[in-house]
Amino acid sequence: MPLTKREFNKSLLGLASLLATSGLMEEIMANPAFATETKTKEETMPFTLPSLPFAENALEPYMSAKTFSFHHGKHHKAYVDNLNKLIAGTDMEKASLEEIIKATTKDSTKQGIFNNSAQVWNHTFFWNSMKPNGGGKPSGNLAKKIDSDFGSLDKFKEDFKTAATTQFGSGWAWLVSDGGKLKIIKTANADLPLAHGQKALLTCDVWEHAYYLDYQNRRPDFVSTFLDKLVNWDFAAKNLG
Ligand code: MN3
Repeated sequence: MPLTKREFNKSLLGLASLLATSGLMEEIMANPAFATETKTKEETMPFTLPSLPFAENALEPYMSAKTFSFHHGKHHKAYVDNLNKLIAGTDMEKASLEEIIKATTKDSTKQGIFNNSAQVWNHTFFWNSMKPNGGGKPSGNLAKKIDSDFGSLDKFKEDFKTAATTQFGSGWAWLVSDGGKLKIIKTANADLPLAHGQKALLTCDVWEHAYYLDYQNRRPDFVSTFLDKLVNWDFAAKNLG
């Protein structure tokens, strides 16, 4: 039977006083499930688009704010949104990005989830692989390992550039640690070192959308600029540990 407004208010008052005296109200307010009710739909999604580690225009003139507005604001965001849609209502909602990537990498029935989760990871890693006033030389243990595993920093750059420019179609060039030895690898589409038991230290996105607005078809110029002006050696050193 529907309650009149007065009856409804009365029952609410009764409920409120019951909650207040029982301490239940405090418990309800402390419950994260209750707190999420006040958040927007986007905030309750398992994954959110991470902010760039620098301002959109911080890498100009080498990488434009316009490139970031599309690459971060549209491409990276779309991977986040797609991933959230694909895992909604599955047990993956509670998993970390890395767990999702590892669980789906060899499962052809979950290729969409792998592609989108890996691309979320790859792009966040790529932004951190660059910094304003980047480039220059690595130092410390990383510098020693580059010299011992590649011969010299110049030889590393040459090999990295070859990998990045010979990746046919879309993909990524990486500096990785593979069982303690530094290697350069290239991967296609969303593929990444984590799927091959390797530890990523640095990456360069060589999908056309990464450079087309600033460099059009000149991928070699883009990769040289990445290595000479943008690369964040501190980030690579931190990843090497
Ligand atoms: Mn990209």
